[in-house]
Amino acid sequence: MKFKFLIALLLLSGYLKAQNLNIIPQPRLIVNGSGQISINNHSAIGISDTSLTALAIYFQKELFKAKGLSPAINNGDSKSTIKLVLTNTNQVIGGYSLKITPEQITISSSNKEGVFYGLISLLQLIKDHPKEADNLTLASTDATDVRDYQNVVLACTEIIDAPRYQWRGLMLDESRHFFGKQKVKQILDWMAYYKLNKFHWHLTDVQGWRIEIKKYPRLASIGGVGDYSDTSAEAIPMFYTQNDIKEVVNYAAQRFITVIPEIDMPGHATAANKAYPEYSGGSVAGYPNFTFNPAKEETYQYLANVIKETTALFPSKMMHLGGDEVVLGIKAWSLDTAIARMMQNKGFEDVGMLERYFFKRMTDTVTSLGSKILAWDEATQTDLPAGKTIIFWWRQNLPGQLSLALQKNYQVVLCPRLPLYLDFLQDGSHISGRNWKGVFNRYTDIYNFPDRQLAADQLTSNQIIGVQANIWTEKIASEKRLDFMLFPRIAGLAEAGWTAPEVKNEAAFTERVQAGLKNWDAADIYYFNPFNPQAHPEAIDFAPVIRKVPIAEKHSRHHKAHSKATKKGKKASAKFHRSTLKSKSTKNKTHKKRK
Ligand code: TNX
Repeated sequence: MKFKFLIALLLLSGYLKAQNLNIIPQPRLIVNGSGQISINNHSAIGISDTSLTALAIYFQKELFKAKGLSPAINNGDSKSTIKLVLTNTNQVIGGYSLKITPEQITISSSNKEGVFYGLISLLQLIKDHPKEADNLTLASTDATDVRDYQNVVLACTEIIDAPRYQWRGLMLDESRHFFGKQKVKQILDWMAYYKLNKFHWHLTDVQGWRIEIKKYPRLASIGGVGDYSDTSAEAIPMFYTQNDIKEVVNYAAQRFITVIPEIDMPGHATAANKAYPEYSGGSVAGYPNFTFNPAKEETYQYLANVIKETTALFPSKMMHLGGDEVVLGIKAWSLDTAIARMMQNKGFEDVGMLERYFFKRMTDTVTSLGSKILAWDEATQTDLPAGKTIIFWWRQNLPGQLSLALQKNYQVVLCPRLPLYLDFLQDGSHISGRNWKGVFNRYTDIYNFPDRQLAADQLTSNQIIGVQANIWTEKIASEKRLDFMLFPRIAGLAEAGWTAPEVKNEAAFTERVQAGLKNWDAADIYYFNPFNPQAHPEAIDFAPVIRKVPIAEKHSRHHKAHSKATKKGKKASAKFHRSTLKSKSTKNKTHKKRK
């Protein structure tokens, strides 16, 4: 409210001019100044507090990478060109101010997150600075050393900024395809660049178990074998050792990103069950060993041990237990006599009650370790402790799930398939990826989320703690395609999570995205270019599955679809053939059923 009033006042007084600072996400308030300041190798970074040293070093490295400048860090020097100040005010986490005057650049916040994001905004301004204007010519200075005429000139301005949501998340599925530490670190770098702060790591699913558990080594060594493209038993296991996990968690923490592990249960458990079949809940057609066995006491002990080891690796004190789509394999439970006996003993009328019993027990383990329970929106049906539960609303076709979660006083992260699933198509000209009745997830759809999609009372609910995009990787096997599906949508996500609705303006946003393409080019990112789609043709790892064929034509479908797909998906043909040959029926069936 206060903020709206301030904007109105500034508009009235003619003080607020149209701004074109290329910062993503768009800050709350930008006020033009006059004059300019120059950053060069004689500049220094002064910090008000030694706890800011790591942030100054981070900035120093990034500035060196971007412009070859390396200002010194001066503890306590208030006259430095760039001054970082930790204040005693009571600012929202991540909020900051960045003031550029002819004398000094000052970034201040009451919290380190805020100082970090102020530095990120400054870095974005510096990177936006045109190369031609960077260097003074030797003639225009009396410099004799090349380092003396490297220079970045910034226009004076004042930015007052704060995030809309505290949860600005990205989920990566590394079960279906494994990308490894280097790629994950690169994603974390870009997340930091766009002020995203939660990395949800989907580490277990049908196609692979990707985290080392010392008590149960076969989870990784056997469960980690293969992926969506390659189900052969000869493949080498792909997983993160506990040391790898710690390294990634630290790397993220330096960027103010919290990492949350997901161990999916009781469904999506196939890879775990491959390693320890004694805990499998049985099979049904299309979903072999999809669930854990709820009738064995040992299953609960086993999973509690897995949760304990996992929890110890992640300081976030948040454990995502999945809980999604159990329905796909739950029929196996009704076919098992031991499970039937247990249900009778406990007076459970249907397998759904048993599912909730299972989930409640495992979430009790999570809370007993002092962690919060995170789960997909199916878990809303289970009675979980309000205040310790965060629900991830993913099924936009079931708005009742969101209402119920709010009614039960759970916190909610919004990640509806439309528009936040990044395995979905992002442009009408693309052929590989999911879509929902012809609706695409464009970067601008993500940008406009959630204001057009949610009811007014939901938008203002403080139980909604933020937004998250999910990259499911059934059809993403290569880094190139991963980039293509993530960029430019990551920019839309940044603004959905950060930018105040009052300052949103789609046309201005797309201009800022366009201005930022040069940064992705410089980093060799294979992004989708909405301004020139031909610049980077669609990156396809799998030829598309052709759907929606009338029953009568089904017979001839396979042949046609195959030849069409092969023609269109030349680049991906090797992988396509491999996966088609190996898993003909199950994969395609899985995909169709989910629709
Ligand atoms: C649904 S979202 C799933 C995932 C799939 C995704 C594909 C969710 C909780 N479950 O297992 O990968 O759809 O879009």
